[in-house]
Amino acid sequence: MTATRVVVDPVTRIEGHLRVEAMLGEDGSIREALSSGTMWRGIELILQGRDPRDAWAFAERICGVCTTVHALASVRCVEDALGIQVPKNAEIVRNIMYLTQAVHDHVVHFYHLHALDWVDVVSALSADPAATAALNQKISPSWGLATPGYFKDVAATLKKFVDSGQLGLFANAYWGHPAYKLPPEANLMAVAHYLEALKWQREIVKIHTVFGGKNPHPNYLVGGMACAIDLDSDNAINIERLNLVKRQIERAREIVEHLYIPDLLAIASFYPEWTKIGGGLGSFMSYGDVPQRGIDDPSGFRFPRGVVLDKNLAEVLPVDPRDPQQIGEEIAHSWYRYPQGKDRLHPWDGHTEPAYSGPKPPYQHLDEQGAYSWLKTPRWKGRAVEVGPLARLIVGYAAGNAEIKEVVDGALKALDLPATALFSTLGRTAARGLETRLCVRWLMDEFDRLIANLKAGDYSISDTRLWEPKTWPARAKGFGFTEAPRGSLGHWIQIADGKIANYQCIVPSTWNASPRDAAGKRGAYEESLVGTPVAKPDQPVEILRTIHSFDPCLACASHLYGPDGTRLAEVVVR
Ligand code: NFE
Repeated sequence: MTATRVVVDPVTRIEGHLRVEAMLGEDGSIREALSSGTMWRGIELILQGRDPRDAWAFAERICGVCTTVHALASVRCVEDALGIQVPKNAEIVRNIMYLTQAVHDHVVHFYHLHALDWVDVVSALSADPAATAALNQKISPSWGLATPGYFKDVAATLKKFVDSGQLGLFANAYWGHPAYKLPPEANLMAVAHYLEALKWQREIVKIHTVFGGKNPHPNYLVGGMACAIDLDSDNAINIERLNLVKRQIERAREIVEHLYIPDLLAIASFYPEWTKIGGGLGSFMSYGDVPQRGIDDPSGFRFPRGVVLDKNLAEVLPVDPRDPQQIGEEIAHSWYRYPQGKDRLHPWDGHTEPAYSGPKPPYQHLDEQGAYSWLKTPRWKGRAVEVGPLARLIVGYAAGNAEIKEVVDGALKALDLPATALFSTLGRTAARGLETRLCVRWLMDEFDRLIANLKAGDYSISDTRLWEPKTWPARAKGFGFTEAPRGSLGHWIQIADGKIANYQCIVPSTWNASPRDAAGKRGAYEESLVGTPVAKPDQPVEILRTIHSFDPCLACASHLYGPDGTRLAEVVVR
């Protein structure tokens, strides 16, 4: 028996519905943990029988946070099935869309979803504005807003907000908890930058509106992109629009280099103990992304593809997501049923049939011995692996990627930490920031590539030679992927007679938030919580720190569909 069982439900400042239960031992640290997805949804059911060329528009609505990655994985899986190669401009524009989303998502996660686990908003009220300005100038001399007057104004705004008694989005946090270590000035600085990042995030999405018409959920096209580019035309994306994109990339670089990274390193320096907590599985996977020579050539990806097992940075193992021996989903602890005799299915043959066997809500506890989640349990060669920014950097680091090594080694040096510090909650949070540096750099590279290609006279943006279903084989299957902000995302499609016969997604948060597998091996969230000391069980900020370090999205993670097209749920929209 464990001494105390702590339940966090719902976990807030995430996307979707997640419940965490942690069993504390006599010493107050977590001995056992379970992660439960408490929602289900049915986009894949909606996709059954539809035109594969439309799939991206539906799949993209899986999530409003990773607003573009499901469209990207979707068009790639249809193109893979039909043997379509997209033109170079389309590859570049997709890379720009992808990198824009990564930068946007990571900055928002750091300031608006994760920072309040480390920053005490109420403590900021006692900060000295002049000392705060001095601190900011010290950590980021190039950031123009670091003046005593600016911080005085921010402090006054914050005071008015707190005095009103309506903390709004700052309500119900664990302010004053002894685990908060920042001095008041660092707290005020972080609150000010929270507000700056909030203002900026509505600017960066303009890049999506230029190439994709809107955000969230910009437009894609099987065979390329649905945007005409002509430097000199009034009726296409011209040099004026491209200059707007360039300005947004430059501004994003300022935000990342002069706001996000200095804040990240400053906050991290107050929490060195978190480089030893929350490491979790120690095994990582990345499908890779940001192609430079086409999607079929992973050797040209700027995020490399591979698996690293058991923290062994000396070896990167190859990944083939088409191989049923490699990727499979289990349901031993999920509320689903598989056909007789099946306990693991490759997503091309995925089967999702709900079979809720949990307690009747409201309930006190779930039972980790039985089924306890609406998420399935994906595994690579039967192994639990973590996906996401840390996985991408670990795989890239182990693969000897020079750019990845440069940003990782630079941060470890700045914080005076060994490489083993990466395997931790703070390592995961830092990895997200470090890859954002790369993404914003690559964003400008892709922009320059686009301009160079256009100037060379190549305006082609789509290849529609295989657009008509009559040009397709009677049956085809394809795999599409991306490295979404939260990690490896795969879409698998089967096409029969011009329609979608089967469609399955395994999303990053399913890999990380999955329940135990048939062998009883924990998922990444669960494993990373074990061993964490919890100072006050009624205010478990430590659980939030580690769970938020993964940036959960349970809206993406849980899906339900009927393989034979049976109606599993009906939604009436009035
Ligand atoms: Ni809804 Fe998503 C990302 C995808 S799930 S946020 O990133 O794919 O983890």
